[in-house]
Amino acid sequence: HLFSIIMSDWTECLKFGINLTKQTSEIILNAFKQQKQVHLKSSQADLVTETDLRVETILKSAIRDKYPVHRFIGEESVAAGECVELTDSPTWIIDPIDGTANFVHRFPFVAISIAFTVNKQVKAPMEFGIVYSCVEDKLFYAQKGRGAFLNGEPLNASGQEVDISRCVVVTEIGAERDDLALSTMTSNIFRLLRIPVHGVRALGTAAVDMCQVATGGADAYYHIGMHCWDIAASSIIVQEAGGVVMDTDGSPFDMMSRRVIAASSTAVANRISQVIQAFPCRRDDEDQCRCICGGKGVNSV
Ligand code: LIP
Repeated sequence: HLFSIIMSDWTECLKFGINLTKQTSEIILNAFKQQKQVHLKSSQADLVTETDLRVETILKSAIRDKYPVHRFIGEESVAAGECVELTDSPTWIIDPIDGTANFVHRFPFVAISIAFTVNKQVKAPMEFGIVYSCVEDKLFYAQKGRGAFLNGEPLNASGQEVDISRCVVVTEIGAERDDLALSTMTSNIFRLLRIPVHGVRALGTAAVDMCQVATGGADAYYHIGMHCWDIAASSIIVQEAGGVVMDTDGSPFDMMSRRVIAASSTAVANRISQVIQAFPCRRDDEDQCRCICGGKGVNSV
């Protein structure tokens, strides 16, 4: 088993993941226009539906059938109390629907996000990442050392090097709704607009937002408060498209830190890091078995 881990380039797993993602997206597309039962998780804006749970279960059981020794970090399994624990084993990091609030409201940016990593690589690039923005039918993927692709076409970050005033910057407000988080996020946007940058955008899914940097359509993306499953797959897609990822404080990217900047160049990433501030968040891997599913209510939308 160890030998196969050392020798493998994981291409077979990537192909399996892409096919599985495409097949499973049918469930999301079929449910997209229907009314959903909405449950709340960590806040009034942190939503989950039966479809999130179903898609995660299907993805995990198909992967487990094919690769019984592989492990998982899945958004909804963690919400139900599972540990965020990265080991040396091959690990699939899954967000079954990134953009659940979009899904609930039929705002057409929802994605399945799947990253794959081995040997506890919290800071290094993933082995591969898949982000399928299924309403748009856009399949982004990248494999370590082999480039990034959108529907089979190679991706390249914008190449913007220094002039932040010519940048389009993507961000997310996120699900945090306490005063400190809100004032930090709104003042970050204020400071960027005052530079002024060309524009600030938010699509409602961290995974798809971050892929815009890989396409060159945006020059930078930053987010505070998201989780590893939101950004693990798109982090390698950005890197393989020639972009960079780092922590918002300028330190190396750490998928568990709940802070990220992705940018077309180190210069742009550093400049964003000088402008924005973070608010405190518990690391995803702190306190490894925490249950954020408080059963706070059920709504229909
Ligand atoms: C969501 C993100 C969204 C972000 C939220 C949340 P979910 O993921 O992708 O962009 O702002 O904080 O993490 O819950 O829809 O998978």
